[in-house]
Amino acid sequence: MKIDAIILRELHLPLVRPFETSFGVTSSRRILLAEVRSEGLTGWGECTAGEHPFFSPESTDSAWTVIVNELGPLLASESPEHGGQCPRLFRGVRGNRMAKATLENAIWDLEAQRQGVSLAKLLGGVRDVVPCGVSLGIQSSIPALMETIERELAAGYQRIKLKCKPGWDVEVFEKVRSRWPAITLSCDANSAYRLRDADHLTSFDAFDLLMIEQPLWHDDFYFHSMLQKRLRTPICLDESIHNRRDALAAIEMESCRIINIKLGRVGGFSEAIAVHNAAQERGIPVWCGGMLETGIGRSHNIALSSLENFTLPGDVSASARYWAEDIIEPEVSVSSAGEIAIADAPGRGYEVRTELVERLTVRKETIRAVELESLAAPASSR
Ligand code: OSB
Ligand code: MG
Repeated sequence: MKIDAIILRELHLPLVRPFETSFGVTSSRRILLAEVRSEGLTGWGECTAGEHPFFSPESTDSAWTVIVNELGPLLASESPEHGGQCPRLFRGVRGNRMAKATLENAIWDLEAQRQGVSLAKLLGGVRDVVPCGVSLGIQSSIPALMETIERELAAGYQRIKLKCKPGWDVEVFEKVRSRWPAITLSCDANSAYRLRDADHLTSFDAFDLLMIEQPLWHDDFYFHSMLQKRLRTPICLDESIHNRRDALAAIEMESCRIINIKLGRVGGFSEAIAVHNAAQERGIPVWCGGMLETGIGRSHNIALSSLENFTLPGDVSASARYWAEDIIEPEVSVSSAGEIAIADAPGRGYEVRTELVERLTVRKETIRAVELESLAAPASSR
């Protein structure tokens, strides 16, 4: 497919309520969207980088720069037949996986439309509904958290994940467990603990958690494997897993028993499928993480979650939990059984509300092909 243009935008969108993790509070998102136009069709991609490089080294601004200066011109100069060719095309650029995923996912989105199949089918998905959980930020008080949990359970969500950190952990788990002894409960520390907390972390075993997500350093495997030996509760890795090789190392070292797959963190659909397959072959279940996405990233997460080994409820929940008005139509909704139905329509299954996108756009840049040969030529011949 010939790439006619790549339009990169930044949108500003306030969250309906602030989201607090061990690394900070997010009240409003700066969302990057890529719109890839080819032969009369438009594929969309959403960048999952945060406003600050706190979750990963990437940020909205770093991704903008890398897409505009490096990845966008590379892609616009090629005519990829499908998204699986992007990793090779981008391989000269190290890291910057969220920036890469923004463009690669737009190509898959485009390809599904071109073939007239759903994105889920194109990826190899087998499910028609996705089990959903919620990720609950650190709250102002325990009563406030209890009220939130009550609301989410009443809405049907199958699993409650509590963000935690030193000072917001065992006391909270105790209160939640004494009120709801049997719900599926997990926690996510976003790397808030150190080895000196190992005894404290083993006390989490008392609460029958489905998993403890990323308790230690964001770039660690070895100490997670030491900790896992001491824990009955499975560790789930999020931040540490950037590709299939990381997944293999983590599984081999027994650093985790569950893997969270995020499209942006692993660089796009190709690598997400590779991580999924590697985990499946080794009996390690996976689930799809969220990064406070708008409907575009959310629709891609839903399609990914249709793959066979996504057996645990993901952090893919309804649009209304994040946005007063989402930029897709229909909005993502979750049934009273805590499931999202996967549409069988061609493409991502949700229309982009382009007028709303235009209204929310605060910066925009159109990227076209560059003459790579002239860039590569020796100075004397330019
Ligand atoms: O660690 O899973 C995480 C949000 C931002 C950064 C990191 C994480 C999260 C979430 C939110 O847990 C999941 C969501 O509801 O999108
Ligand atoms: Mg996480």
